Amino acid sequence: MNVMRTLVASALTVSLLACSSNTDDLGPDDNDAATGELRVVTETVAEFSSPWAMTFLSDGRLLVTEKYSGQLWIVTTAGEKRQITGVPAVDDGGQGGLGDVVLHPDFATNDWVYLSYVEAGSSGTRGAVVDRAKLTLDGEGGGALSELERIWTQTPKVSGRGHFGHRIAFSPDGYLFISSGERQKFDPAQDMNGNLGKIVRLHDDGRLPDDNPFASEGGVTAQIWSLGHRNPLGLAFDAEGNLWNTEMGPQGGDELNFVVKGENYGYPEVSNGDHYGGADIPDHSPGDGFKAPAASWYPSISPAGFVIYRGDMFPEWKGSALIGGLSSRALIRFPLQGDTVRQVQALDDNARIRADGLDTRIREVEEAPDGAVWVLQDGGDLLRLTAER
Ligand SMILES: [Ca+2]
Ligand SMILES: [Ca+2]
Repeated sequence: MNVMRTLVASALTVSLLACSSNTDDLGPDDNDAATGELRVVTETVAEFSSPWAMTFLSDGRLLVTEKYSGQLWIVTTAGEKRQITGVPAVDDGGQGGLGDVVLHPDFATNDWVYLSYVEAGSSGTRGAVVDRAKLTLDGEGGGALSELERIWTQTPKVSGRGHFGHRIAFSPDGYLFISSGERQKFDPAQDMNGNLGKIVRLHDDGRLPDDNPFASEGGVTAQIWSLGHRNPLGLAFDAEGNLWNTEMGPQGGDELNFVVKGENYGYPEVSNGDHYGGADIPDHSPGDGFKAPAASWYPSISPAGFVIYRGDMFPEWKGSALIGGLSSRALIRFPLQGDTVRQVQALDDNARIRADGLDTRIREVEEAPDGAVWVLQDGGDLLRLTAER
């Protein structure tokens, strides 16, 4: 039996706290606002076949993408699925198809939604793109996209169907951030002439901000906010406006990163994991010139989508990253503080949230307007988690 080992790249103490199945007793701050013992209650809202992403409307309705069918759904507050028409055709297969969906920060007045998906190129190549479109909703029925515009293109298009990344997030000050995987091609994550293995920052209409770290170099390079990423499947802002990302490492070395303007996160030059098959990649070490992850894991937890919780329904979770785990079959909680993980603990001690329906591959996590936590199982159901005390 494998022993879960938690590697911490920064100077943190590993805290392995006693497990208590339904309660979270992670630290002195955690129980301040809580009253009574927390029980997490799961309700299945809707069923899907290949859900990849979701985002809430302010009224509690929810948009959900499906990777392989390329369908976009709206889930009504009554839990009914209605289809959105006008979605562009996607090149689906492997890890790609229809990807993320987010709303423009001013969606209430401008109707823009942003979609990432995989587009075929020439000679068997492909890459992710981000488009935006106006979403018109039909009461409690479905809806339609119109006025489709190209916002971003993953460059260059290459062969294969893996490591697209293509998670989207708006910063509190209105910039569009997109995570771009290295497409299982390794070295492009360090190549400044392409945007593979990068996190990019754009204006909402795709224009290049002139205060990006490499803006003076022009072209694709001017998009780059940070580099040296492998397959960044999660992108989220904390309450202070800081950007974090989750990232699939190679064999081991999955990462939670505090994303800083212009920093190089090292892949494939350094990683706390190693190549599949065992070939060594030097670990992160002080003075190596690369930004180390806030936390990394060996063996892998396979982090996918995540949120940094802000709600009142689970006061114990405020300021924590709630991360969907694929191979770890878990919803994982790590409390953040500043640019660090406050307490790093092994998955099966205290990090795993215990509730029905969570012992499966988790693709995506969102916080509803009322503070409930919603979870998309990978290839499965949409779950709603609420607190009972
Ligand atoms: Ca989402
Ligand atoms: Ca290594």
